Amino acid sequence: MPDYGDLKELPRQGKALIVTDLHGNLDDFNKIREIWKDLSSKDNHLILTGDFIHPMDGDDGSLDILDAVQADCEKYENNFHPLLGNHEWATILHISIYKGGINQTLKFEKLLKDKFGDAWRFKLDEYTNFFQKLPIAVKTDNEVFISHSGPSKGISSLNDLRNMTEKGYLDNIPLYELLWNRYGDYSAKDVDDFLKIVGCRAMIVGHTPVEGYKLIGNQLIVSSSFSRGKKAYVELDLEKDIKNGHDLEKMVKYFQ
Ligand SMILES: [Mn+2]
Repeated sequence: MPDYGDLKELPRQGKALIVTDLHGNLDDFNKIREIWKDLSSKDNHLILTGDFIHPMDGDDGSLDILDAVQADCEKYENNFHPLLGNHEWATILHISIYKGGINQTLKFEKLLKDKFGDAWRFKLDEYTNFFQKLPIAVKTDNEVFISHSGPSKGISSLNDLRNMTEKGYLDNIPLYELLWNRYGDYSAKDVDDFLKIVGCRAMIVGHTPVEGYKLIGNQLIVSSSFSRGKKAYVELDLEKDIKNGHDLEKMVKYFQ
């Protein structure tokens, strides 16, 4: 496990681009990297909130994205932060995950077989090991919490988060909730209770496709690629005080 555990903390310096649910869309990933390049400095960050593999429609760029994500992790160690999503989680556990009646797990394996032939299992292990190194969440010094989904009711301290995957990935209910929960599984009040525990004032998640973004109390749901229409991301100013979800809403941007 990396030394920061499952939680990464960012200082009050620069900006962070927050991008959700690429789902194998290489074009959108390349657009984001261009935007990031323009902002690129030692104080600026790019956070991908998981689910960068498994296409929801169109071409499957999962492996290209994965290779680029791994390379960027080495190159920009301190500024690039891909997080675990439920699709990477399912890959770690070899659990079949379906979307639109298609078994995405088998589709991913076929992609590996087509590209790597007999070595596909070796590559799958390599990718699985990489997924196990991904942090679960980011907390910023100006009190914003960023994760794939959530909140989770099974978390009672920041330490619970830091050590979250020590209990493994299977039958880990707090982790499951942070990766799979959708509005309805939790309320706006649950969001606030969770934020209090983790010492934050607002949170950003992806996971549920929305029309660009949707604000639920102090939780901002963002769809950057796989969405119900518009594609949005957040350009979070890490130096500004964030008091609530509305302050995040002002930092939403759209592609193009
Ligand atoms: Mn998801």
